[in-house]
Amino acid sequence: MSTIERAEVFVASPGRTFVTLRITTSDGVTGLGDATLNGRELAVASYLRDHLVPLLVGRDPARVEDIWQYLYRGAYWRRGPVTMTAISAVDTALWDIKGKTAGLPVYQLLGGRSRDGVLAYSHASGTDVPELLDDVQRFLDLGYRAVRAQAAVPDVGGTYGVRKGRVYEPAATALPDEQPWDTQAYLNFAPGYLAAVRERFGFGFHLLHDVHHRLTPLEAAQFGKRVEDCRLFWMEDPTPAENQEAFRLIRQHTTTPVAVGENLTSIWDVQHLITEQLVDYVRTTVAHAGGLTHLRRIFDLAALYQVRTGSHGATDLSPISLAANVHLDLAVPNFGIQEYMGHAEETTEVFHGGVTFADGMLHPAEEPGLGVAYDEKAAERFPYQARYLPVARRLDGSVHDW
Ligand code: GCO
Ligand code: MG
Repeated sequence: MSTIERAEVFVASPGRTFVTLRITTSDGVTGLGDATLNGRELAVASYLRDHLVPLLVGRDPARVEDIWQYLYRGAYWRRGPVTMTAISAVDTALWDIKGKTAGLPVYQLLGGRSRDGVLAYSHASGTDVPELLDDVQRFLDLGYRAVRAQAAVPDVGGTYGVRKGRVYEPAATALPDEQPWDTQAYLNFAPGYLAAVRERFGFGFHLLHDVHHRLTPLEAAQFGKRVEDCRLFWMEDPTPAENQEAFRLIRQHTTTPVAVGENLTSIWDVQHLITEQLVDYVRTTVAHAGGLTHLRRIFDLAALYQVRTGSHGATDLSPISLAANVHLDLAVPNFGIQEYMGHAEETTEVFHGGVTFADGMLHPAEEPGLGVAYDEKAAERFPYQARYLPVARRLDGSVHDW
């Protein structure tokens, strides 16, 4: 019987910080998992190194489900982003090994293709409306059939989702950047630029918008109602998801579809959102919601309620978990859409292979496993650098949801 011989944790910052787990079996097969938790990376690295790696050595890597249960139930302390990201990395690496051992790409082990490719959306943004419109044009020219639109609120610095450099990367400073926020100004401004996008480009592509947890339930309901004519694919994270009753209120007032889940990490965190049909899309990912084993379970629950998938795929999801997500997207019947921003050049110097983009769709590699390789030598050129997500403050100085 093959056993897990070693499990190593790598922390590197090629463009942004990634935590990577590599499991090696006694047969010399390796599997990779993404253990990146934006801004709290070292906590997951320690959880893996100090608490999970010693439990893995000597186990049968083929027992993917059993190892998941052992790590989850065996911890006693359940759920939470640090625990779930660590378990996700182990689970993803074991699926990678299973694929390589079987000689099949992972999506084949998940039931095979349900579709020819995976619909992707990317991020258009602008510091003003003309710049946003140019950026939407750029993504349509690149072949995207779905585009997220965000523009900077006039006179309010640091609006969520607006690109400053080459790529949008919010975790850009060594200590959290403190950015101003004014809900009223946003509510006055955002519906207008979404309408301007539709006016200029029409309805022949999907338009998305991320509210990034910034509104109260009633404000979100008002916003959803005001943008109904734009026929959004979704409004994302309209209000923080700790209070899930809030989504019932939003639902009662608007038919704009709702997407939630990028910072939720288990089936229990999305159970009521799904079973009470309070959301239309569940955005949990392979990287943070327990790996392929657990995310599949969430997606299957969602399918029973006609809730579709729309996994988070920002640049803090490494090419490993993005690839794993795309393998699952390809297989599940209730796939909706996949977020895809493309990684920085430095990132692709360290992670080789993974998904490819063509005609608005993502495709996984056809080689056995997940199809991603980690270049340990290249990673040494990018030592860890602390980077934090911003914090939002209202104009009176009090902390707001970022
Ligand atoms: C998205 C997200 C990101 C997150 C970031 C946090 O929809 O892509 O909201 O922008 O803020 O991934 O780690
Ligand atoms: Mg988001």
